[in-house]
Amino acid sequence: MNTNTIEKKYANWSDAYADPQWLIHDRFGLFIHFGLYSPAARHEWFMTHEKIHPKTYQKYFEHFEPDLFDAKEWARTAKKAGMNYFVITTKHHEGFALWDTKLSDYKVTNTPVKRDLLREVIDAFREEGLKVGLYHSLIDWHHPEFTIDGLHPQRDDEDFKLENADRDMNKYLEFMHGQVRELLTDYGQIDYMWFDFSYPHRDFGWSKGKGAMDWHSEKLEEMVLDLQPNILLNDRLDLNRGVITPEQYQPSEPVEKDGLPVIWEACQTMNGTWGYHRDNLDWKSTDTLLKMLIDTVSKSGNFLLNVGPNGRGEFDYRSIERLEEIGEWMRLHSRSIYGTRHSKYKAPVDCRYTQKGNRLYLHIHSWPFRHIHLEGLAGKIKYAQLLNDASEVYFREFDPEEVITSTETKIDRNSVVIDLPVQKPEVAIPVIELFLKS
Ligand code: FHN
Repeated sequence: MNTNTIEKKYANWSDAYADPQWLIHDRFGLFIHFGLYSPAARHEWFMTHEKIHPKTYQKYFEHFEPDLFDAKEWARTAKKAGMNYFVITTKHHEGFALWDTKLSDYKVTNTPVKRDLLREVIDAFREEGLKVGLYHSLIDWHHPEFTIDGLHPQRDDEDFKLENADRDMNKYLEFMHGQVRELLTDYGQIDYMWFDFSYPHRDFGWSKGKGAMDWHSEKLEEMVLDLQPNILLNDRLDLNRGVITPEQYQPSEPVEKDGLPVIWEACQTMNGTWGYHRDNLDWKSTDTLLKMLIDTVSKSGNFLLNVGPNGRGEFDYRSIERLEEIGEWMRLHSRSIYGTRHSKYKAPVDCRYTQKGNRLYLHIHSWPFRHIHLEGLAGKIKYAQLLNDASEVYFREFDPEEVITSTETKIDRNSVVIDLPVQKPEVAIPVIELFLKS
């Protein structure tokens, strides 16, 4: 068990957990969903959506041959996008292992690709300097001892349920914990464990959802921390601790509990599905994705943005396009993201603040005409510049002697008015860097 006890600074953080500062600093990560659902190309839940029998699903195993897979290319793309860590699916609900597990034949090294792709990914991303995160599904729709419940693909197959009525969940847990042990033993330092997911609140009538008791989560967590004392954990073991992981929505303010900040990370897709989905056209624009990143960090959260590589092992061109555009913005503006958090100052309309020490970053989501009023900052700003080109930006404060001649609304005594150029800078989201007086 980790003996580093950090002062109780976070509401959802166990004393047994390691110092989360790297995650809080890094802010921006890549989520990767890659498995047999990738060549199926129609959402990673298609096995259960279409109630596919494992024997039928076997064809995806037999044809899994991502011949264009290049972990180094993935890692370079993530690095250039400004991402500091990644989380990849080692096993999703389908039960397929992306590594050379000794506990099952249902693994990548037995498919036509014949390689331990997880090892290649971890090596490549580590080489690029990204922290290593592993996603691992507690749920397993392939394993013969995983008890059938209301989410299982064979939930409505009465014959199948009858034939499998004597499934022993303890045998599945020995397998599941054993695979986690492999992952945390054989692949070097793992920085972040992203379990997925618990659903004890679900009641399907004939069956119940699964939570901490079903997973033996306390025992699993203890093993994880023993094997990797510096690892961080998410909150999906149903233990009411770990990084809070809101999914596909943005909290409205910094997340707190019992008066303490909560460590949280929003996970988001680019088009609504996690696994590759050929026909899904709901792609968010780069501007939208950047605004989500900025909004998240303005509330002291992390942003884990997902890519679902296709069956050839490549990022979709639409993912690459967005990651490259995000990377260009991050090239100029990352210091308004990395190591920043929410500000006590109230941001103007259509703007977000992030702050690091005495540098306050004003992210302007809609470029206004000529002026922005910064509430509560009178007397506090030393200097201001546009971050993209470090060009000075003028600002004014209330002057009782000044006769307001322009049509501009009066300046509030507590505010500062920023005078903006009429033309928006040629960047997706302009940022003004405000140097506050110490
Ligand atoms: O069921 C999964 C889903 O497929 C995806 O992996 C997301 C990612 O956070 N987690 C679960 C849904 O909450």
